[in-house]
Amino acid sequence: MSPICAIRSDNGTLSDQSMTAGQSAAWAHAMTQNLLITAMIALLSTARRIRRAAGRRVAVVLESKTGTIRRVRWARVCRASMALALCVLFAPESTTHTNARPNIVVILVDDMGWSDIGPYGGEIPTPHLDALAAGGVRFTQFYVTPRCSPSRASLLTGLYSHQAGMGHLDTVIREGSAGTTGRLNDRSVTIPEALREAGYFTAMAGKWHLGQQNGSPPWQRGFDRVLNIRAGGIYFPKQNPRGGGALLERGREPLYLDGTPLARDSPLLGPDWYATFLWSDFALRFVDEARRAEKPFFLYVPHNAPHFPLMAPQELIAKHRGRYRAGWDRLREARYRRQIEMGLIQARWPLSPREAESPPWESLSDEQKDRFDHLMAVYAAMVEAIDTSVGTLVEGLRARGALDNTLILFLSDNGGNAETGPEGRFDGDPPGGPDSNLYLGMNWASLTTTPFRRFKHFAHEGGIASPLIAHWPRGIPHDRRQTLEHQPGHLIDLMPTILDVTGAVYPREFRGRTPRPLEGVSLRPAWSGRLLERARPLFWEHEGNRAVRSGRWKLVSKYPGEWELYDLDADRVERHDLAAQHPEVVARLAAAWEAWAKRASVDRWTGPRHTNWGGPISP
Ligand SMILES: [Ca+2]
Repeated sequence: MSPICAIRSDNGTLSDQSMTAGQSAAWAHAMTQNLLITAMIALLSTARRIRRAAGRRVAVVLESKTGTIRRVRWARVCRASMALALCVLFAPESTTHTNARPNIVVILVDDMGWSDIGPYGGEIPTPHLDALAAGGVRFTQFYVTPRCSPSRASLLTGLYSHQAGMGHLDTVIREGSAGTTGRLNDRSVTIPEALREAGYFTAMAGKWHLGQQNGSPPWQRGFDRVLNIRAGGIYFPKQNPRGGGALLERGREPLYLDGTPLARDSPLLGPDWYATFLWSDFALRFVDEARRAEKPFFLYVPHNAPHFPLMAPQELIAKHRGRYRAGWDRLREARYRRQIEMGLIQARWPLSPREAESPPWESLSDEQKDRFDHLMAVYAAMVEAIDTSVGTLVEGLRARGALDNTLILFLSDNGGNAETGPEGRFDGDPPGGPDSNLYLGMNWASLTTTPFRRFKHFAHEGGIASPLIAHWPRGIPHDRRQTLEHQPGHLIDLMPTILDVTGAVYPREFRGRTPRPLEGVSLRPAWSGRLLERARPLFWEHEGNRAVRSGRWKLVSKYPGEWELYDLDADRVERHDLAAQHPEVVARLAAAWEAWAKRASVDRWTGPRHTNWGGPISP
């Protein structure tokens, strides 16, 4: 039976609650410290009395197992005992925990650009993410893949997405291919599969998009508890997006609770839910189950926001109306200035120019400005809702006494989304409501990726740069909090990081097969101010768009174009192509990319070329 203790809640009241194993360990630690203090006082007092009585000649006789007798002075015994006691007394609490392995929470958002949230220079209010950044480390050069499914595959397996079978979306299957299978293959192991073996409780709430319809649903890939949607697109219980097509169909799919379809009006979900809030509500229910099971937990919260169709509660949208009449030109400049002031970027990197297909804001009519203001207000409301949902989760962890030893990682799955072109889409009434069909479009997407070039689909920085906030009060040193980490990181690093901090192991055999070896490195040294042990370049491929990064050099191309070479130390915004000046670097990195593509099951792209906003170009 668990011991009972008094727990102080956030509002200062005391309540009696059963303790979890972790709390029991903390309680035992405190009791041990109290006993040691009492024992030290008694020991010091005794030693003083003995020394007063017999001077320095007092000694004790110790007999070993071999019968050897040693005489040891009392003073030496006292000093040794006190040293031992002090070690235990002031040791970090975690060293005496029997159950001190950290909980892990991965919060992934969908199609959000690098600069939207406050900690990366955005003007959208995100107080909860600001607080996570203030208490944690922000990575300024963290990379994802250019697309939803590949990023989720890479994140969960520690492999490049093609190696896990997910070189493209889960609706794209290539006959005979090992890299484009529309599902997670059986040569990949997911983080929850590895952690479950180590005694973790594993749960997810959100968007899967890894081939549920092709035989790889989340409840068969390591999660004990799951509330999920198959592939995104659902925000409200009843959606009827105007001209929706496939979007309309997706919005009418059920949710799934541990694999059982759940009608969108099920009482289990409560009335009038909004998906962004629903995920955190269920995540906390799963946390409570983990605590009842007295297990540490791995929680994966993959939001479908702020991916199209852009939808948010109307009262939230109203808060942001009018703020975006400043226009994309001024707002991009403002984000860029803040990023320099915050140290996120270097002042010598220029802001990437406005896209050739995008008009200057001031050339728009009042009516056009109002339309674009409304469109961006819906997107901003979705980002603010994500922040509110993060706050619910963080405060829920704090109230349960779990925040201190939980590693929280917050990131986006790809860069800003420019699909549908410069104007975006603005159909249905009210805009952002369940009957509307809104896409942000490229004019505004260029604000979300400030200061970089290109978008989702592409391997230029705008498509693959993501925020990464790491927050872990017990694990990140005090002097590293609210700091920026400039070493590059990638999704392939999350599995090694999580194995590192939990002590779980990557299996040698899984489901009768040998898993592919992990590709990344643990990021843990980076939040202690040490160098990462990365020995290999980082690689990308999606729809024929390619990139390789090795140190300061990045080789990148937009299909079917030639390689471009950039020195990211001098030019992270990829303005000055140095391929002609450094043909030897181009040749070396191109050869590395070819070798990687071969070993990583990357298929040659045979599909269409794409516009600058990622739309397919008909042959
Ligand atoms: Ca995405």
